[in-house]
Amino acid sequence: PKPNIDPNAMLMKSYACQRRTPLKHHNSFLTDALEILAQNAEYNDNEGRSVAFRRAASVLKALPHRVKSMEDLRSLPCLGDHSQRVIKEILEDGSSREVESTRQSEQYQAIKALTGIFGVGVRTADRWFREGLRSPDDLIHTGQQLNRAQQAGVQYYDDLQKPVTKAEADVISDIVEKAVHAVLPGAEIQLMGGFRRGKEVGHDVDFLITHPEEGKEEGLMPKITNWLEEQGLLLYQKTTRNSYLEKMDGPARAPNNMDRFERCFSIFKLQASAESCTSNSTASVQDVSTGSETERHSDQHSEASDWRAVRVDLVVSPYSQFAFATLGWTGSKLFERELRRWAGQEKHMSLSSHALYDSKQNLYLRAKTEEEIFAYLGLEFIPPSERNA
Ligand code: 8DG
Ligand code: MN
Ligand code: MN
Repeated sequence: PKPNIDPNAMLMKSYACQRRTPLKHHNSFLTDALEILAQNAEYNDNEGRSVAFRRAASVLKALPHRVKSMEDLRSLPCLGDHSQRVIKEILEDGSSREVESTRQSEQYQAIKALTGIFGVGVRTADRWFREGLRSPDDLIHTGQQLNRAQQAGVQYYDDLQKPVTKAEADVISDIVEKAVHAVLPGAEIQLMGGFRRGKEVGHDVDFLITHPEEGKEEGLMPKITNWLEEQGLLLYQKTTRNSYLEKMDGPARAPNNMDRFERCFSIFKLQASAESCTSNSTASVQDVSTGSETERHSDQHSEASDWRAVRVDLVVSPYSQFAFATLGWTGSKLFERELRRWAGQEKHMSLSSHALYDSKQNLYLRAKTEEEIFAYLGLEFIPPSERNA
């Protein structure tokens, strides 16, 4: 007689970085719901609760089939009582009351709308919400004090709401490559974030830049942004200098996903190509029906314009940290978080986008590739397209 083996328990590992999570999966009807609760917990400054819902959703993304009954969830990790209750209700009734009332709630909708503005985080959005503001339009009408990033966020709001396509990301890749090579021949440029994981659309385009000769990359960002600015390709940029020092940022520093690379948060002015021009005009026909929307953002460039605004993140890494930076900027955010948790809790190591520190041996582990980092961590290598946790 066969022993009673539970296939779920055998196959589903409990850290997301131990599993393969493809982009397309079978349980969006459940994961979308759990992620609304995760988002809402984040808006309410409850990080623990938020991560719990995200981990639960992520387990369902890794399942090779659609969940049909609670039996299918037997012995899966990371599914707490609350998540199970929500799933049960959706399986039985088609929707969860808690999820639907969250989705409809004034606070959830307002914080979602306000944090949708570039430059606005949850804290600011929450303060504005408590002052009675509900939407980007309210900001303009009440004459809120906005910083430079937020001003750009409001100015280009409509464009930045539209997803960036892979085709647009490829056009921007060419531009970034041209800019970087004009100011530093031999530099290497890599597409990061969601597009590296195989997404077809994103909220921005992320790039990592380095040079094989260590030191050549120092002070590179201002040269790149100057070149782009001279070509009239930048609508907004804010560059932050590299502030990483191994001695100070190593094991002693509190774990945090913000890294210290030289970086630039920017908004590109992307000229429409002949093709995307056609699809643009289709989009603007639809936009006309929401006439007031167009009116309210009158400082927005006209619908008929031949360009659009696109968010672009540029990061410069020294060559010796490139593998860590690549791993750190590929995402997904939950995958990154789980990697760091695995390193700390299971391996007594501390992982950042700069380095891997081994607390048992008291030393930094050097790596040239992502594969080596997974190996140090005792993890099977997961390719970018399966890091969609
Ligand atoms: P999307 O743009 O398509 O919506 O998705 P994404 O590409 O996965 O998200 P993202 O917000 O652009 O972030 C891309 C990756 O970069 C993600 O894994 C998280 C990581 N990342 C930041 N900020 C920082 C940071 O300050 N330090 C480090 N190490 N990583 C960061 O977004
Ligand atoms: Mn991105
Ligand atoms: Mn980004």
